Amino acid sequence: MAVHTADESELPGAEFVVVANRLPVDLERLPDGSTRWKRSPGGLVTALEPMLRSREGAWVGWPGLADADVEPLVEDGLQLHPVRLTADEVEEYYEGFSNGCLWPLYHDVVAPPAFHRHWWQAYVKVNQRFAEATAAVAAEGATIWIQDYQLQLLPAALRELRPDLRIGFFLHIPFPPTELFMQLPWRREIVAGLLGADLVGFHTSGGARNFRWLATRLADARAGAGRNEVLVGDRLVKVGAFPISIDSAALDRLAHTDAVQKRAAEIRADLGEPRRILLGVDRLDYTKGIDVRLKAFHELLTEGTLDADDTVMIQLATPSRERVEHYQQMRDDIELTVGRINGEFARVGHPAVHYLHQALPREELAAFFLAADVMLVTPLRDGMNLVAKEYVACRYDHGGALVLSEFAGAAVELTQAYLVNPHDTDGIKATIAQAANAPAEENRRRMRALRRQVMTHDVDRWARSFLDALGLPSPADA
Ligand code: ADQ
Repeated sequence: MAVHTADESELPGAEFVVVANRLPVDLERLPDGSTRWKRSPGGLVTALEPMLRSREGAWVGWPGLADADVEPLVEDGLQLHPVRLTADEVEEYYEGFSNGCLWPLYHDVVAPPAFHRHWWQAYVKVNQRFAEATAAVAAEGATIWIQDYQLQLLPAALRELRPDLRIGFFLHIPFPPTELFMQLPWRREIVAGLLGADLVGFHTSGGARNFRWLATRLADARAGAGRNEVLVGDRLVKVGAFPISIDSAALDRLAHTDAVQKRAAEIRADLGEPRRILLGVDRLDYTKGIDVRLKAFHELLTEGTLDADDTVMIQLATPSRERVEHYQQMRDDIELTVGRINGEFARVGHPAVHYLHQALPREELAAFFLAADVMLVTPLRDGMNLVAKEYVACRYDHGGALVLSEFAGAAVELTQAYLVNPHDTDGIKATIAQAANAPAEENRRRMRALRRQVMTHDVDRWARSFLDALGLPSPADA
């Protein structure tokens, strides 16, 4: 990676700063104890990179390794400012409060959240450290864009230090129903933290509505003149829905390549040219409803609605949060279920469920999307779910069918998918069977409509609409 480390005092103040729990690069420790940087490509980085570079921007975040003392670095004109976390802070602020409390609470308590005071104290401390790091990097009057649930106290903490800044906050996960949010012992502090921003963005209007209501009940915010704002004293805080998306054109191009098409044909051949391939692609997380679709598939095979001789299911699962207990238990449960289904329905050389607990390269993922007849996206709750959009972006051939949970943010836009309630096993079974057996023309009609949405609403449009609402001038006007 083309980077050079820099002395903090030599770097110019940045006009546009993104702050996220993680930097867009990972620090890796090598066996000899030394460290090196590795790129970690993600949708957010791709979307924001052009904007950051054109404005000589900066990114503030944790490099992914505990107790690492690293200098800021500059990579192709983009300043990267590492925030140091101790091993205890990673455990308490990140794995604890963020992933053991906020994550389940905000996802409809599908797992019980744990409310530990020492986790909360670490969350406060780390948010304050991010505020100090950001304040040190930002130029006078700069625009700051804070990302996600790990940093909800940051808007107010930063405003306290730097009232001159323009601050935006975007939440990538659902904002919960007010009754659930009220369980949080620190509910007032979180709402007050978010209200430090000039703009608070959510994926859906439901999330924005929940937040506006809480802001007037738990903090001294008043309803503003417009539906999309509240007033804190005489300061206006805009609140709105900004559904995130993907780099649709890039995926569409990737799916068109000979290599990906050849690989898709190879996957089908390796599977023995089945009549139907059902596919799930997720980070291995209990919110994603992997168990829900396995159960439905198992019952469909048992009843004979689907036949393991001509139908296979593939589940690709990226390893995730492996040190958090709920995740270890869930992985065991899923692997047990896969084993059961194969025990009953596989033949030698022909598993009924193919399960890969691996992260795959983009090209490989695109080939799986192209090969799959029915895509199963069944989260119990999901902020957006990018996999649903990625599948659609790859299906330039208008083939395939998308089964999508009503409780994914993506369902608001992808209304022509086969929508399911992930709690209704019979409903899911019927819908999978319907999608698998529908006339090709019906599925093509749906896929054309889905593509009209996904190809015109990409991640660049998402970032622009948020930054327009925040009032960041485009580089041409700057
Ligand atoms: P996630 O919970 O991580 O994101 P999602 O939006 O589906 O969920 O994104 C997952 C990403 O990982 C996708 O780009 C997907 O292609 C990739 N991926 C999954 N399995 C993979 C595998 N086996 N190999 C390689 N890549 C794999 C959070 C929220 C979401 C929200 C996003 C963005 O939980 O609701 O959509 O942020 O805001």
